[in-house]
Amino acid sequence: MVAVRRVQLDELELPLVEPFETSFGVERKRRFLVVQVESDDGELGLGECVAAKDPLYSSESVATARWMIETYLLPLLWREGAVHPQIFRDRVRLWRGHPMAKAAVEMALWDLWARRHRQSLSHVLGGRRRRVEVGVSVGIQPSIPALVRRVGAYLAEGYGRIKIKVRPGWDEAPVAALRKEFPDLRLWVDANQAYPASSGRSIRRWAIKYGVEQVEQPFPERALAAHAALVRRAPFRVCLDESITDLASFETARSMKALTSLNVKAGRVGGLGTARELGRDAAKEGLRAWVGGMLETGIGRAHNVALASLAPFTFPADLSASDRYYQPDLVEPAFQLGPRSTLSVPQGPGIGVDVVEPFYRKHRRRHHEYRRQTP
Ligand code: OSB
Ligand code: MG
Repeated sequence: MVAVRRVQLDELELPLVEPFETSFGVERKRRFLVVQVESDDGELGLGECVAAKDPLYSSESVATARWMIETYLLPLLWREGAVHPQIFRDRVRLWRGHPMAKAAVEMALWDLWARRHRQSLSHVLGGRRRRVEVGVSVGIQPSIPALVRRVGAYLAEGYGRIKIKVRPGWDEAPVAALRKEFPDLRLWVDANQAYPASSGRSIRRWAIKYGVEQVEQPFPERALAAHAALVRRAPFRVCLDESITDLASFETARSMKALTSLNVKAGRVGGLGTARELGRDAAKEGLRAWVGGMLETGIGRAHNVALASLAPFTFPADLSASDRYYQPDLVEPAFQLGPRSTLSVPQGPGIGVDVVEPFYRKHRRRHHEYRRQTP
């Protein structure tokens, strides 16, 4: 293991190919941090931070992630010298919260580790699959006809599973319209906590009536009892996303039977190490595990695809082709949808994709370099 001698922290802003609306609001462009770590022997590792400009999905933001990285995580790297991503994960547990900031650095260290061993990230994490099954997450649309058109276009591109964002007032009608237009559609919904705990009955009614396979995070993050009540009476899967932020919150939710499916995002849980363990634990308990997304560029997407190549992740991931998010993507080669709604798992060293420098620089808004002080 070699030490990190230099870290680059860049802030980028990239327009999405189309606005993405959820129960939190509309995103037209994404502002995010990229962490690049460089070892003493000149190898690079890349990590993308999924914290957004505003603390809507969780309490973290670009500003808090930058602060956490600069104030605690970089000094830790300088202190530790050579640090394996698993050791890094153990060390940063001391500080509460800030999983997205921790994950961005941890994921860069995983990429660096894999590149230095000339192996793919998928391989070093223990992944076996060469292709991962994926679906597409569709934001709230301006109208029902617009939604039907959008979903129809994704189906025509080859996506085999559609997840739509829902919220009170945008649920039964869109779901009914999709079922009418596409009788065989594999349909999931994600509410991002938008419903009060009292709305279980109505969710159950339309979800059953229109054949929704999975309902993701209908209730607030802390409302585990409400999720458990839904699980008891639901023939569909009840998936948790925001509620699960580490191994302990998963263990609590599992023991309460508050979920039957788990959306695993490395950023939300502090990194790939914990994400991998959550996948294993969920599968062991007979739950479905699958890899979620946070509108990442190809950098974060490559990490997510590597994670999804692990055996426990048996439900289709929220990882779509590059052109569903950004055109062009920040990396080469871009991710393309393959046969039977899959993305192929890069087999090159590390995350297996490289930044397109001119495009990266064009969208860079801030740039900082930090170096280890050699005594
Ligand atoms: O809840 O899964 C979510 C995007 C941003 C924040 C939260 C979520 C999402 C998505 C997009 O659903 C999934 C993707 O990256 O394709
Ligand atoms: Mg979600």
